[in-house]
Amino acid sequence: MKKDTLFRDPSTARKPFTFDSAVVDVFADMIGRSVPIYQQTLTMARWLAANAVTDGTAIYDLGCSEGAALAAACDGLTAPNVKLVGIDNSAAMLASCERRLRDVTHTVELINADIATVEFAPASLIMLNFTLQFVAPDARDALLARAAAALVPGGALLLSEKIRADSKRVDAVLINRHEDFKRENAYSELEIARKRESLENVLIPDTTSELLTRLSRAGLPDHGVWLQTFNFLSIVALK
Ligand code: GEK
Repeated sequence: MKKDTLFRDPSTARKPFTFDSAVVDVFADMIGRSVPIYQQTLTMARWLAANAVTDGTAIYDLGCSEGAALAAACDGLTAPNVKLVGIDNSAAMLASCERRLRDVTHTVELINADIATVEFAPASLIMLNFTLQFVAPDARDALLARAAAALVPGGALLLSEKIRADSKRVDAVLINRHEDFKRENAYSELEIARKRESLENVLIPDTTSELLTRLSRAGLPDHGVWLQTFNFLSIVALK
C-alpha cells in the first residue's frame, strides 16, 4: 500500500480536494489513517450483505471508490441472483475498483455517474460509505428518497459520514480528537492543516440530527446510529 504523503509537499497538495489519480494512488492508506471507524463500517457492510440481502435484488455502493465496501459485501453475500453495482464519478477510482474486484465471483457492474442523478433498481442493500458528505446539501434529500424508494421491504441502507456537532464547543472537541487520531497515524501538523483547507466546501458535514431527519423525510424512519468515534458516525436504516 503506497503511503499518503500528498499534503507533505505544497506541490502535490491540492485545493480544492479532488479524487484524481494521485489521490487514488494513496487512497487505501489515506482513508485508513484518516477515518477512525472505516474498518468497522466494512465489517458492517459484510454483515448486512449476509443478513439483509435477498434473492434477485441489487446491492449498491454509492461513491464506491476502490470498492472496499463492495468487496466486503461480496465476502458476506449468500443470497442468489444478486447484482452488485458500484457507482462513482471519478474515472481513476473506478479503474482501480475494477482491478481490485477482478477476481470476485459475483456479478459486479461499475458505473461512472453522479450518484445524485442515477435511478436505482430494486435493492436490498444500499451503501453510502462516507459519500453523502460530498454531495451538494440541497441534493441530499432527493438522493436519499430515491434510495429509500428502491429498497425492498427488509432492505437496509448503510450511511457513514463525517459529522458536525450542533454545539460549536463540542464540535471543537471532536475535531481536536480527530486531529489527534491523525497525529497518532503519523500525519504532521502541516499535512493536517493543508488537508483541512483542501476539503473546505468540498466535504460539507451535516449534523447527526440533520442526517436522521433526512432519513425520516426520505421514508426511512427506522434508523439508528450504530457506531461513532469523534466526528465520524455510521447509521443503519431499515425499510
Ligand atoms: C469506501 N465508499 O471505501 N457521485 C459519485 N461519486 C461521488 C460523488 C458523486 N456526486 N461525490 C463523491 N463521489 C468508499 C469511500 S470516498 C470517502 C468513499 C472519502 C465519490 C468520490 O469520487 C470518492 O471515490 C467517494 O465518493 C468518497 O467505502 O474519501 O472520504
